[in-house]
Amino acid sequence: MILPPQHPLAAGRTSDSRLVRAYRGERSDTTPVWFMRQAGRSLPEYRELRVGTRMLDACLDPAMAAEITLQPVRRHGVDAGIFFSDIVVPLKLVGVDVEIQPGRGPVFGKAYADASAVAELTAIDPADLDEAAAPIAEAVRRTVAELNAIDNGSGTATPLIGFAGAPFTLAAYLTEGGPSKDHLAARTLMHADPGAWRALMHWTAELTGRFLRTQVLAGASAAQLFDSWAGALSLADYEQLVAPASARALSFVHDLAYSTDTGATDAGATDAATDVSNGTGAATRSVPVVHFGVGTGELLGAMRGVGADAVGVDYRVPLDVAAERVGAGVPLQGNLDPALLAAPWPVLDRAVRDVLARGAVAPGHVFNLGHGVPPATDPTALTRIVELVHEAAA
Ligand code: 1CP
Repeated sequence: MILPPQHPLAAGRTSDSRLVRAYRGERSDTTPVWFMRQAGRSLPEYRELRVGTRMLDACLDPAMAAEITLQPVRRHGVDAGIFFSDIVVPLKLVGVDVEIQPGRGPVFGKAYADASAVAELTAIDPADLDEAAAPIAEAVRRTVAELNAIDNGSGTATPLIGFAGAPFTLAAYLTEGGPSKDHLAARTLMHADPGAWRALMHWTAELTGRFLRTQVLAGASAAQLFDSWAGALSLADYEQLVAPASARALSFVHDLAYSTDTGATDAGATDAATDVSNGTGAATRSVPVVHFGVGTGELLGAMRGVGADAVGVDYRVPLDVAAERVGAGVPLQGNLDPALLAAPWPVLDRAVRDVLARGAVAPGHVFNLGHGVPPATDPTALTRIVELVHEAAA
């Protein structure tokens, strides 16, 4: 499906932004930078706005979700907004009993750890989401309308990144009924009852894929799939029991394309984001997709393999090593250790430059943290990192 002409990628507002160019394996005047969890508790303006509103209620209030998404873009001058929402929002929208408890995370009314509990979920038609997701589409539209007017020095509008949780990470919460350390219930179910596991993964893939598609159709210029807890898996289990569902989730955005007659054959472009020449000089490009997980050093190649254009790397694997693991020609995102945000500036400065130097081996690099911004972070450190990344040569 071709994106509507007013979509920021189709209209040419974000298709040559530093972010989108990096995701297709091109370099710009400088390295683009954004931070996972840049919206949230590290910002006093976020804490003030959230007083008296529960997390999931904030996610479903279009004006509030848009404002929270924009706060770090205005404050830090980052190269992208990441939509303020949560990976459990699509579950909530189709009627699953879930809340986000402060300081803990998503907690469910029950654990979905066996075949009969899974059958309760799969009785819900994932297509029900499309109508229920109206507040998400509205929040994205409001955010993008504002981002279109924010040029952080790159000469383009600021792109919005949409996101969703990968089926395994959602299943890790659903089978435990809440957060866990080693995701034992999910790792048990996949072997104890492969049929129930497949049904659960198939269902979560469609639900989360539709959530991602909604955000892109409403105006997001890139999509990130978070498989935060996939690092708990062996490569064999990941490939056999998880990767097909992640590929299915991404299939809901892979057909969303835009046409361009400008840069498709640019020197330096790689085939990272599919370019399909139609023989007239114009080409069709798909929306760039990033795939990220924590502790997934052993899985990086397989995570690329499910259909990602770029791979997000946590802080455990240096980017030059990650580049070897994902294979030549793959853009990377990451990977400053969030722990360093509280270190003295000279230490942080050195670490940022090291990440940039190692990232230079990839065709495109988007600077980020190796996981989310810790809530106690002094936000001025983030602003300073953006300045440093932008000043350093690409
Ligand atoms: O009240 C609050 O402020 C709650 C804290 C919070 C926030 C700000 C939660 C609870 N979620 C969010 C927003 C959120 N969640 C974003 C916003 C955009 C941004 O990055 O700025 C994103 C991308 C997410 C995605 C998310 N939620 C992930 C994947 C990313 C990751 O951190 O690995 C995961 C695993 C969740 C579950 C979740 N939601 C909230 C928490 C504390 C957790 C993790 C719980 C756990 O440790 O298992």
